[in-house]
Amino acid sequence: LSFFCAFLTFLFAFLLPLFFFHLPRTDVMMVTPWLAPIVWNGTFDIDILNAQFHKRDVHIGLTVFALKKYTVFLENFIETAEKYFMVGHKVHYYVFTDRPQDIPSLSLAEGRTLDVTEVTSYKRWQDVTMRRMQIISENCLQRFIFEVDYLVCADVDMIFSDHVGVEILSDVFAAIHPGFFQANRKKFTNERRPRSHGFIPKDEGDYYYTGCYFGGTVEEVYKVASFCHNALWHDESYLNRYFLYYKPTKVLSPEYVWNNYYGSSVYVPSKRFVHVEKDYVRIRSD
Ligand code: 2GW
Ligand code: MN
Repeated sequence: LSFFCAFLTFLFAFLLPLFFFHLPRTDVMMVTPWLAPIVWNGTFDIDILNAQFHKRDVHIGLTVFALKKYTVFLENFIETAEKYFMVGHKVHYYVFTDRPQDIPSLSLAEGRTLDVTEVTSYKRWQDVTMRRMQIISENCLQRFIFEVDYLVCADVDMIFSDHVGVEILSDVFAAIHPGFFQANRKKFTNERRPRSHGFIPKDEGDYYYTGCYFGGTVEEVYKVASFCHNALWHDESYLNRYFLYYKPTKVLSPEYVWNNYYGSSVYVPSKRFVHVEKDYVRIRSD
């Protein structure tokens, strides 16, 4: 019975107002304490946003790294991005790989291009994941700044499974890690050793942001990436440290980086960008 009552409350308090009266959501935080929007389903009108971004003829870059065995993820990543990512806008995929011969040729919609850049790989996984930051920051100055307005930087072991559009764009944005959006900050897996450059004290930290998805204007992404590439160990810790002091101007809800490992959540009805299940040992072995 209590379950049933909870369900009715949920229906009348949250879902029905949303559908029938277009009222703002009241079940989740929609704005951060520093007044950055938190992007949830049902909080934006995509037609208004699309019109605004089309007027500015915005070009969006999507950077993705597929090194060693991770090249297997690329086809699904791009194919689902064609269906759901920034549809109708100018999109420039930047693929970085050590195995250019393994990159399949994919047909893209009009206004969308894909560049493959060869990079060297590393033995240590921390070097593989963190060198992404170095490569992104170098390319900001050499290329991105001349070719795109915004950059979105993502893991490759992901698929798009629902709309991801210009509502995510802002000067600098980060996404809340799906495993921590209801967690107390004491539970965040931040770097706790004071001598580390990634150090965050137990009583600080706004959200726990994921390392697999962030972005913003080329200028802002350059700042994030150059801060993080000095990391010794874990890129995600540095990203969280950076965003503690240089707050994101938009925060994406976990709809934008879901992981089915965390099950399903009533707060996340649309899972827009989802981690693919992988055999960790096999995919990460040389
Ligand atoms: C190799 C050995 C161990 C771990 C990763 C890799 C590896 C990563 C690789 O052989 N080839 C490769 O292209 N990558 C790239 O790094 C690829 O783009 C991948 O999506 C990304 C992050 O690695 P991944 O997806 O295995 O890490 P997750 O899913 O556990 O992601 C979180 O933790 C990472 C650790 O640094 C990052 O912070 C990542 O951004 C997080 O989402
Ligand atoms: Mn990943």
